[in-house]
Amino acid sequence: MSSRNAELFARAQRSIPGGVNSPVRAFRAVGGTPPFLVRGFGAHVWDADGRRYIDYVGSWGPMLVGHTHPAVVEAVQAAAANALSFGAPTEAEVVLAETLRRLVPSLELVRLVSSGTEATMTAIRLARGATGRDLIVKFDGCYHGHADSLLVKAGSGALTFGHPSSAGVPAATAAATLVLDYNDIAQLERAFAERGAEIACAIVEPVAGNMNLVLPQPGFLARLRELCTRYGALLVFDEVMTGFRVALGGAQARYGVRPDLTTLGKVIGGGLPLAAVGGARAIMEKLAPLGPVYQAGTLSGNPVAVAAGLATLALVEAPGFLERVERTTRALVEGLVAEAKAAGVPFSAQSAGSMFGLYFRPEPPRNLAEAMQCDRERFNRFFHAMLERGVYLAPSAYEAGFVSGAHGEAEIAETLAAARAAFAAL
Ligand code: HOZ
Repeated sequence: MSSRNAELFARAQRSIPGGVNSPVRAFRAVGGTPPFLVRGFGAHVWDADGRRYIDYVGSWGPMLVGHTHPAVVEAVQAAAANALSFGAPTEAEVVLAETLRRLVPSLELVRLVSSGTEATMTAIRLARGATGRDLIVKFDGCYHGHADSLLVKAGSGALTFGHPSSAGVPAATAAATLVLDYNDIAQLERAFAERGAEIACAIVEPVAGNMNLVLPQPGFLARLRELCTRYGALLVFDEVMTGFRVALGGAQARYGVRPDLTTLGKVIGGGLPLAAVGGARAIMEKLAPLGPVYQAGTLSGNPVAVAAGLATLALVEAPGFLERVERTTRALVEGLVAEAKAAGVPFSAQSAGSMFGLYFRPEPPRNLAEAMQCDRERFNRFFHAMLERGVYLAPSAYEAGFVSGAHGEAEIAETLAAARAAFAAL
C-alpha cells in the first residue's frame, strides 16, 4: 500500500541529511519510517497518511498546554499581525523577563535567546568568564544541546546513535570537560577535592531527561550545590526540559536547591524558538553590554515567540493546571506498570511532574550505566506496537516522554488499552 509518509521520507533523504532536521526524528534507533506530521490539536497529532496519534512527544517538551491551544494561537496571530521581527527592544520581552523572574526567583536577571543550545552555551561562557577558570563538570548521559564543550558523553540523539562524544569537537575542548556519573556523590566529592580550584561550573539536568528519565537521588543536587559553593564554582541547572514541567518554579523549586545560573527553553516559547539564560545579578552583569562576556542574537526576544511563551505561561500558572497534568502523568505511569505486570513483562516507569520515563528493566535507572541496561529490543517492539495502535512515543529508549494539559482520562484509557495489546504481543 502506498504511503505518503514513506514517499515524503524518501524525498526528504535526497535533500536533508538522514531526511530530518534533528537526528532522533529519523527513527534509526527504532527502525521504520517516521510519520510526517501535518496537524496537531490538543493531545493529538495527525500524519500525512491521515492517521491520528495520541502524542507523548509534545515537540520534545514545549507543548505543555497541548497543540494549537486557542489562546496561544490567538496571541501568536496578534503578534504576527504587528511584526515578525524587529531586532530591537519590545515591551513584551520585558514582560516575559519579569514573568520568568517571578516564577523562578533565582533569575535575578534573564537574557532571552532562541534555543536551548544557545542558552547552555552562553551559561558555560559566562561561568568561565565570571570565574576565570576553564574546566567544566557535566554528567554522563546528560544532554545540554550541541555546543562543543557539552557534546562530551552526551545523551539524547548523541547517545541514541552511539556517538555520545561527537566528532569535530577539538580535543582541547573535550579535555576541559570533566564527566562524572549522575547521582554518584562519592565520585563528585573526589573530583572537587582533586580539581575544585580549576572548575568554572558544574552543569546538570536536575531531572535528567536525555538518557530516558533519571531522577536525582536524595542529597545529590544539594551536595553538588555545597561543593560548588565551597570551591568557588558556579552551579548551572539546565532546566530547558524541566522548567515549568517538574514544578512551576522548575526542578530548583521541587528539590529546594538554588543554582547560580539556569537555562530555560521549550515551554517558555510555547512551541516557537525561544530560550533563556538567567541567574544571580552579579554573574549576569558580566554579559555584554554590561560586562566582558559576549553574547548576541538577531532573533533573540522575537516578538512572535515571546507572545507564544507569555500565552503559554499564563495557562500553565493558572491554579491547579500543573497539579492536574501531574496527576494525569502519574495515572499513565501507574497504568503502564500494571499492564506490564499483568503481561509478565519486566518493566518499570516513573514520572516527575509531567515528564515520564519507561524502562524495560525491573527498576528505574539511577545513572546512564543503568539506563543502558534497559532492553532496547523490547522497547523498539513496544514502540512500534504502540505506534500501530495510535500512540506516538519518543522514537528512542533514551528520551523522556511528555504529557500535556490536553491529555485526559480518555487519552490515558486509550493509551493503556493499546499498551495492554502491545505488552501481550512482545
Ligand atoms: N534532542 C532533543 C530531544 N531531547 C530534540 C530532538 C528533536 O527535536 O528531534
